Amino acid sequence: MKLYNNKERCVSGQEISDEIGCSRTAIWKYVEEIREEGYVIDAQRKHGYQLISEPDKLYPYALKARLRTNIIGQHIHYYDTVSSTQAIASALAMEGVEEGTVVIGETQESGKGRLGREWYSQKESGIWMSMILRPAIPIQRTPQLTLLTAVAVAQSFSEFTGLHIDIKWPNDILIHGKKIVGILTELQAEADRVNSVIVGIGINVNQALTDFPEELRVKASSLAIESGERINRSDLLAHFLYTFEKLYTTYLQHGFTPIKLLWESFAVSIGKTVHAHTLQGTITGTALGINEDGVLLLQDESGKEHSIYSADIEIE
Ligand code: BT5
Repeated sequence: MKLYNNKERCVSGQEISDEIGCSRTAIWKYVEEIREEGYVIDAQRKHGYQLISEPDKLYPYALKARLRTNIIGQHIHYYDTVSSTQAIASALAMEGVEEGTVVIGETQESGKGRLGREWYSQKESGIWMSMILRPAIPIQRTPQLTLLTAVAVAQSFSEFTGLHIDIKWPNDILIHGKKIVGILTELQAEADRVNSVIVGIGINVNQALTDFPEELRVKASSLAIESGERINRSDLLAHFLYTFEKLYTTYLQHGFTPIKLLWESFAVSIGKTVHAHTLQGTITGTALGINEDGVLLLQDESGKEHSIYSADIEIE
């Protein structure tokens, strides 16, 4: 941590040992260990240590050095390869871990989308993570958290990259019409009480188009493709978690109204003709917006209003 915060200078072994209270030999051993993980650390006998470069990994200490949150990301479970971060986060939530715990996998072997669909999670080029939340809200309000997450992604990514970000109801984040992020919200509840909400977020960060399977290339993209720049994933994630925490705190204190206004400012479908493909069939109509529960409102040709709780939206 000390090396992260003093990248421009050498930090002496004494300074580090004063701060964390262990011997200089222990520090030297630790430096050797993290060098094996890919950190380049310059060690000069008289002056101490200096961090020259870090590996492209989402290591918890890389993230913690950048975090400006109080709750979200204070506990990080990091894995190289996982089946799905959702499955791990669900198990941790059942064990009672603290709110804000984050699970990160560099690769997911069975990344999940909605309705049993697959989420393609290529090694070290994206951010595949799940957050455990424990909001004191009734079950029917939990879809609002998907929309809140979408706003946090849209806001933080537009600040970070300068790109224009669109939200397509309920969970797609698009840049130039292509999907960059998917959000999957799952619930653990008893009777009408929410125990935990697991918010899974898949972010395409540094992939090239050829990194995606052929069938995804027409509809998926990454931040690097769209911005033309390679992105530091830890910087991006820290900024997202900070933005998320601010919005989540606002939501818990003031309800969904302020989030709804922000959501509408990023929403791409409002006022447009859309086809909502639901499990019961397709409804076509003009998207009027969302209501206070985060439900999409469509008006069909006959003027009848429909409330859409779950669907895939195709914009005409
Ligand atoms: C989603 O589902 O968009 C939710 C995706 C959530 C993924 C995260 S990653 C961390 C956490 N752990 C998990 O196991 N899951 C969560 P849905 O709206 O159903 O979209 C799925 C569809 O998006 C697929 O059927 C593909 O067409 C497409 N797709 C798959 N992988 C993609 C990718 N990497 N980028 C863009 N589109 C993708």
